[in-house]
Amino acid sequence: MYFLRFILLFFLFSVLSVRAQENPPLDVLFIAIDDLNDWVGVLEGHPQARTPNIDALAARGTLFTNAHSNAALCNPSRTSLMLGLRPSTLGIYGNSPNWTEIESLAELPTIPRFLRDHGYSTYGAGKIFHAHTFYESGFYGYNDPSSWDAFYPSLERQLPDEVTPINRPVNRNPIDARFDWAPVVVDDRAMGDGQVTHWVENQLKTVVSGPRFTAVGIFRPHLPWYVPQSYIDMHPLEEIILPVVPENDLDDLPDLPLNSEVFERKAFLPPREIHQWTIDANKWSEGVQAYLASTSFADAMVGRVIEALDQSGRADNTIIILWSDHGWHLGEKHRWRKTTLWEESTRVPFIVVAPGVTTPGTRSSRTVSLIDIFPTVAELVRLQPPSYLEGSSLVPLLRNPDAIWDKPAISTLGFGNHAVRTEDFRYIRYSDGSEELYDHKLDPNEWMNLANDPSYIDVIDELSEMVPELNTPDIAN
Ligand SMILES: [Ca+2]
Repeated sequence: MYFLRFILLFFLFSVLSVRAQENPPLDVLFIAIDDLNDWVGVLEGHPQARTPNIDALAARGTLFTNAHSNAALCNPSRTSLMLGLRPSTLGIYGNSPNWTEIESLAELPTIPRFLRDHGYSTYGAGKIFHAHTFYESGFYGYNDPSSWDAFYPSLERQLPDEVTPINRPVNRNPIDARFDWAPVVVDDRAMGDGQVTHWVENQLKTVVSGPRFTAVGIFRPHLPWYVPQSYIDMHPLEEIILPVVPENDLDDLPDLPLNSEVFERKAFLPPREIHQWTIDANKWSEGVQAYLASTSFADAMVGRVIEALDQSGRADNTIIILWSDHGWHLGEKHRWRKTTLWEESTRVPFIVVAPGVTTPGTRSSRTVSLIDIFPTVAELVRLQPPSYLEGSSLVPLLRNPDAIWDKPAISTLGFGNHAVRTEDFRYIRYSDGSEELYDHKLDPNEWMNLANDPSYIDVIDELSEMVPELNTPDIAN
C-alpha cells in the first residue's frame, strides 16, 4: 500500500514536472485604452473607424462583441476592474475617491499585485488607474506603488507631459477648454502616448527571468484630441458620417438620467450643452473626425506594442488582453462624453489572446464585462484567484465562444443606478425606481424605451432580479 502510494506520488510528480517544463508560466500583456467606444473596425460601431492594429489583434484571439464596462467613468471603472469588485460593492462611484487612501481597499490585491505576489515581475506605463493629463493641475492619479516593479514615468505619476497648442481651446468652444481638438506638429514618439509606448516596447524587448506582467495605458482617444496631422488626414472632414439621432429620442426617458448631476455633470463638461454647441457652431463633423483620428492614433500605439512583443520572441508565451475603460457618446442621445448607462457609454472593445486556449479569429457575442478580467487572468496563469472576486472566469468562452452563458453584464453609475445587459436586452433601473428597457433584437440603437410596455412585464421581472442588491454608500461622502 505504502509502496503503491509512493509510485503514484512519483508518477504525479513526474507528470507535473514534465508539464511545468512544457508549459512555463505565461507572460501577460495588458493594453488599456482610455475612453475608446465601439468605433473600432472589428466592432463596426462607426463605418469610418480605422483601427488596423486592433483588428489584427482580434484576429489572433477572441473578440468579445458584447463586452461592457463596470462603470462609464474612469475611476470607478478602473478601480473596479483592477480589484475585481463592482463599483457598488466598493462604494466608488465618482472620480474623487482615491482607493489607495482607503485602508480596507488599499490592502486588496490589484491584478498586477496579485501576480507579483505569485512571482511575476510587473511593469507598467501610462494610464492604468485613474489619472488625467490636464497638465497644470498637478494631479497624478491613483496608482498603486505596491503593484509594480517599475513604472513609467514614475510610480507616483502615470502620464508624461506632452506638447499642446498654446491658445486653447483651439476649436473656440465657449464651454470648457478641455473639450478641444487640433493637429499638433509632433512626432508620434514625442506624444505622451508615444513616450509611454516607447518605454513599454523597450521593456518587452528586455530579457527578464521568470514570468512578466506588462501593462500599457494608452490615453487617447481621451480628451483633448490633439494628434499628429497624419491621423486626421486618415479621416477627411467632408466624408465624415454622423451618428443618426432622432429628434425626439429623449422624450420617453425618465427624469433622473436627464437631470441628475451623476449623468448631466453640469459642473464639468456638460454633455448636452456640448452637443448643442457642436450643432450651433457647425462642429459636429469636426468633433467626430477628431475622435476617429485619436482612435487611429491609439491604434497605431497598439501596433507598436504588439510589434515589440513579436520581436521579443515571447508572443507565443504571452496572454494579451486589450480593453477600454468605457465608451463615449458623440451626439447619440443628444449628448457627448460618457457617464450614462446606455450602450454608447458601456460597450467597450475587449480582446483576449491566450496561447493554447483561444482560437485565432473567434468572436463571442455573450455578455461579459470588465469585472471578469481578474478571474480570467488568474485561471489562464493557473493561480487560485481571491475568493471574493465578483466576476466570472471567461476561460469557458475563450475555449468555446458559443458556450452556454447565462450571466448578464452589469454597469453602474452613481449610487443605486444599474444597467443589466443580456444578449437581447438592456434594462436600466435608477436609484429613484425609474426604469428603461431596450430590446436589442428590434432596436440596437436604444431609441424605444419599452419599460412601460405591458407585453414586457415578464422580461422586466426577470431582468430586475439581476440588479445588484448590495449598494455600498459612496465612500467619497
Ligand atoms: Ca476614461
